[in-house]
Amino acid sequence: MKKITCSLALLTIFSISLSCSSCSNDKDNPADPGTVTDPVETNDPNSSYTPAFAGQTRISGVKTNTSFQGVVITSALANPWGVKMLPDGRLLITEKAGQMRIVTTEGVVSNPITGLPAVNASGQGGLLGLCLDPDFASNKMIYWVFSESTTGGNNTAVAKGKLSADEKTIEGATVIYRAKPANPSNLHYGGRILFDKTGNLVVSTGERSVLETRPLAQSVASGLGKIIRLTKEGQPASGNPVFTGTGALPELYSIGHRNPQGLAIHPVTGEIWESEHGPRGGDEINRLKAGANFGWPTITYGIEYSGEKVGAGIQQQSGMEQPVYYWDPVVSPSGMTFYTGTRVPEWENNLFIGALSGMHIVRLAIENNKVVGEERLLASENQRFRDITQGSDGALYAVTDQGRLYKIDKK
Ligand SMILES: [Ca+2]
Repeated sequence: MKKITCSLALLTIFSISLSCSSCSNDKDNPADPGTVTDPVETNDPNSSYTPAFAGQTRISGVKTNTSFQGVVITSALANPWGVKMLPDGRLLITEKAGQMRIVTTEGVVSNPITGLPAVNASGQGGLLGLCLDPDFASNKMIYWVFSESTTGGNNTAVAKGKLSADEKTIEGATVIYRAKPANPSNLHYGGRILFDKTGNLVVSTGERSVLETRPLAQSVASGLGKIIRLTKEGQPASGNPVFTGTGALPELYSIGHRNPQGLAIHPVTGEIWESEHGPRGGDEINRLKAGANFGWPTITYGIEYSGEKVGAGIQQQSGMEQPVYYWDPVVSPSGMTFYTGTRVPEWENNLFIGALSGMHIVRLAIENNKVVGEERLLASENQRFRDITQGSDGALYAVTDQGRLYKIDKK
């Protein structure tokens, strides 16, 4: 009897030390992501393309076991596009038609903040993504992306300005960057912006959709279909990769993007992850690398809206990056954020992405830079989720094209 007790005790000690060693040396592999289910996508794909590696699409589903809820804070917004939390816990929100507003977590919506340059809100254009200066608490500087009418068409443009002391206006608004060339198309502006770990701005630009500009995603002499890295003054950031080719632009960070509407920094690795819209199929999540080519339109897991193949109809090519994950059919991934809160343990370091046509929030569990589980959150809300951010309170906040702001947190 005594011997059995002793063995059990030893076993217990052994299993404790095993579980500790398996988690303590791997901060990228957080807690149990939840209950494994069938893949969440049950519709047929548009193409018969083969993934480059197991788990690149239609990964197993995973269900959050912790009870959580999405609460509507307000429904009074008009096509909100970007949301970020201010240091005091209120939310700064852009609306597509050109307004910027401050919203409290009680749902009080401010009047539009004046002083922003005009946007061209036709098509997919408008006032798009935004970010706060790392020193916002002292300098009140805000940076945003918008579509700008100019000679020859429209640009994806970046501007900055200072929020006035009374919070009613943006002072000294200045356009600091334009992705050229301009084109009359009012589609595929990209439009997210964030500060990287070096204090420089990272901006996503689209290839403007039309067949005339689509190939420019592969041109190092064009700002279209790119990830751009800039100083706060809009100049090419130091340390940018050097692309070879005639007229290579010094502001480029990566090339070969279609319509990237999501950017987020991985909380453990510090790397920048990106989402972009494919055509029919071929929505992507990418892990950005300086100097890399992400393939559009040469390689893609999508097909044309007409049903034809895109270009030569290839999905993999040497010298071009594979997406970490892709969807076919599309979910239309837009703004995204990594979860570093603690109230829902399964979500630690997971990626949350607003899905437009998918009408849900995508949750991707990630281990060692691979997707290991997918969940669809708030699907019963029937909302086109445009952007999502984590507040300083550890909750997630998401905005929808229908005008809602949600708080998503443990019940
Ligand atoms: Ca790609």
